[in-house]
Amino acid sequence: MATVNKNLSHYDQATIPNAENMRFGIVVSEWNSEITENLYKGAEQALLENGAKADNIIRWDVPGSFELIYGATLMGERLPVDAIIVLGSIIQGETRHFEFISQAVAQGIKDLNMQIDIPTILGVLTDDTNQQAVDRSGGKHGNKGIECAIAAIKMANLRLKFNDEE
Ligand code: DLZ
Repeated sequence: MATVNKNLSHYDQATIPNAENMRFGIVVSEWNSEITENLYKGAEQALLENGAKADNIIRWDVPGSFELIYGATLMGERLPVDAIIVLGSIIQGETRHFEFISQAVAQGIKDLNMQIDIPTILGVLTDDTNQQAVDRSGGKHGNKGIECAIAAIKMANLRLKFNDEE
């Protein structure tokens, strides 16, 4: 597995742009909420630690990971945010729903990145077991929410830099 040796919480703060003037939207799936709440805590904490203001972090909740696509699209169209993070946890069940939802969300967020001028970061865990999801949402492999927050800051910085130059 690609991330097995990588701790998702580790980053070099010296290399991260200051997020003081950036606005972030976070869309959170309620499905497997014990996992997604920890992803949210990780993301929020990392944004704050890198200078973001609490008032500039806007959270919307949606029922499941599939609805992250519409939630992020609506947010991107309606709110003046510099980056969006979607957070979800899809865990393998006994049906093929896992594959359908995982692929749909990845495809939907990829499409969104091509449609609107706001970078959208994919923070959806896709795991075979609940323990794997725990391990990657603040457990032994770190927190995917932190990794996504750092990606969001970097992408917001890229967007703002480009817009400033225009
Ligand atoms: C239906 C469903 C299933 C079986 N599993 C998950 C899951 O593991 N993680 C998740 O975020 N959502 C799941 N869902 C719900 C779908 O994402 C969606 O909310 C429903 O299909 C309604 O559109």
